[in-house]
Amino acid sequence: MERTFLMIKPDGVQRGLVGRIISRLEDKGFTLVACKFVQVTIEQAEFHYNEHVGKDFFPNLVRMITSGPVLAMVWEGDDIITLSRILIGKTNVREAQPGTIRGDFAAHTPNNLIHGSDSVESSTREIRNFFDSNELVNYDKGLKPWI
Ligand code: RTP
Ligand code: MG
Repeated sequence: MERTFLMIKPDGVQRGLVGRIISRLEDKGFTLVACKFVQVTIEQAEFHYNEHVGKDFFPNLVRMITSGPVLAMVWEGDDIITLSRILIGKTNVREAQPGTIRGDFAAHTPNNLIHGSDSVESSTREIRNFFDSNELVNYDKGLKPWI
């Protein structure tokens, strides 16, 4: 079982899409193991997006992610890092397919509503940036392995 850091960005919160985005992740069968509303600090934003430091869009990215509250979440599931990014859709809204979160709800790049970790290494770093280990819960949904 794998864990990933998913974050509804300020545009998703402002547009009132929190419930619908969470529903899609629940519908897929993923398990929510941590969730909180956060005003991201500049230091936290720079750490979160450290692979983009120095790129021309970095200052805008930090400004955007700190512009209002985000919903920081940890989700669990088999192969969830890859599967959740498929559900989220492409970064550029021109390429985001209908049926994905970005394809259905985002109309302006780079306001693409939700972040998803892109590797095990980044999920570990990103989860640590937002949560203490005692904030992550372990629970059994009682599902059989074939469900
Ligand atoms: P995220 O990290 O937020 O899940 O998005 P991603 O993996 O799909 O895309 P990534 O390449 O990691 O870029 C992070 C976020 O930066 C903004 N961006 N702006 N050229 C640009 O103006 C540009 N490129 C990327 C987007 O908000 C993107 O989600
Ligand atoms: Mg990324």
